[in-house]
Amino acid sequence: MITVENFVGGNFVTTAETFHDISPLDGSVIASIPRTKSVENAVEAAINAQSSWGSLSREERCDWLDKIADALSANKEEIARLESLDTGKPHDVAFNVDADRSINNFRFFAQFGREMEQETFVMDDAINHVIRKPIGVVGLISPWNLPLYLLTWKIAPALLMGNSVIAKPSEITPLTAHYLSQICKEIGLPDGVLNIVHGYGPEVGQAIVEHPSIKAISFTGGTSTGRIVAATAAPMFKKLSLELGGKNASIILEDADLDKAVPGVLRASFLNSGQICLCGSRVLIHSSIYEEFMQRYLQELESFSIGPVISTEHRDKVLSYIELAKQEGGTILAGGVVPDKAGAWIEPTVITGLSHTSRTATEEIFGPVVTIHTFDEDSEAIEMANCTEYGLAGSVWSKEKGFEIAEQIDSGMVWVNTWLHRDLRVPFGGVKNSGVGREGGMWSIGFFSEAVNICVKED
Ligand code: TXE
Repeated sequence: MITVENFVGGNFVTTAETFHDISPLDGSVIASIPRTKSVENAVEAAINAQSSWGSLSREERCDWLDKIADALSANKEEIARLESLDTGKPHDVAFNVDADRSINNFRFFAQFGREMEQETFVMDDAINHVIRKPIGVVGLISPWNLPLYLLTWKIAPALLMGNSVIAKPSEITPLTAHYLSQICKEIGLPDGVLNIVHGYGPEVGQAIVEHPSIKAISFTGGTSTGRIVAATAAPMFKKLSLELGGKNASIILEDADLDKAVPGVLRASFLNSGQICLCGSRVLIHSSIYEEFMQRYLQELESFSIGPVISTEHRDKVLSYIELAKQEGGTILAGGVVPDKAGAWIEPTVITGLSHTSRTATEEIFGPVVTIHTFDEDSEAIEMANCTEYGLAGSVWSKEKGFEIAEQIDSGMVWVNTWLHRDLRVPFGGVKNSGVGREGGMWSIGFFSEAVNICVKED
């Protein structure tokens, strides 16, 4: 069994009370986790480290990001092994999606930091110099679906901009964050620059959000938790970035190339067992191509393998939505059952016959479940896509009208004839109940720094 420890001030420490990390694959105990309740020691370590870290040149900090990327890259297989063990996701997904992107997050921000130029705004008689100062100590809180991928997406730019970090991974998936702390210790990252604490969200997570010395919070997780985080942080005037839930639509127009749309929409439906906030959990199909699309989609689904969901508790939540779908008049076209084996398994499930305003079709399920809807006019598809309280992402499949339709979708991101095709320079985030703010490229730089304008008058 792995013993997960907190990484505070460069030391590995634990707490008197611990709890278990359970495998979604077979319900076995795979690790013990510290039940941390106070972050005082971590905050002290972060404060002590921040001034010297922030005094390094940006190039020196970029070098550190590359050192972390190099060390992670040299241990990519172990990252994938631990991520797959902790989440149950297939090894190839853990290797090619989670581990790969975790390395790239550090590599990307190292390069981005070197290429950044100072912004100036010239007036007739003065020059405005915009400089970017560290915020200080920042708090990073991340979820269980893409554990290291989403945590490093925050750690890399936070460190780049000279902040020291207190990070809290999900208590359901602590292993790769713990491994990252071991890697950072090995390469000699200065003590206290990165602190990783483990424990329950309402305890140590809440302690981070409410600590007065932690000046910014970047949070990824559920919308309901995001509300709690915002309610705590806002009155303290902390900078806040919220990446929350989604209920995204994959829209297939009548001129779509089905050779691309079928595999693309299937991947958007079920990658990571539907446990990605960007997944397309609603499939909107033009009525003229419904029969052909569905025949091909269900056929390819038969060979699309997925892992279990993150826990039996979450599996039961997903199952409750399948029962709700039946009550709301839905028909289960595929899946809907729990395979006869240990662990939090559930078959990929396809549901038709529901109103697009039903609870099943508008509430986030966050599992391998999609609802299928048809439309005759493009305007109907746009109305259906925009009818939920979420607004994170979506995809449009069309030879001629993709951009035109995408512009009318109320979300932060839309892919046209592709999905999850990521350029880390672009803004990432949602509208409505999918969150507040954007991260990625200059948006991360902006969030993790304080912009200061110095206006110099010329004689
Ligand atoms: O998120 P949670 P989880 C959605 C999806 C999923 C739901 C719950 O609907 O079912 O969120 O997933 C910490 N103060 N998404 O459990 O519970 C918690 O310990 C401070 C979408 O991952 O919100 C964990 O580290 N922190 C999302 C983190 O918040 C608190 C991806 C997220 O936990 C806290 C994952 C508190 N009071 C889930 N309570 C996306 N947009 O990518 C909990 N936490």
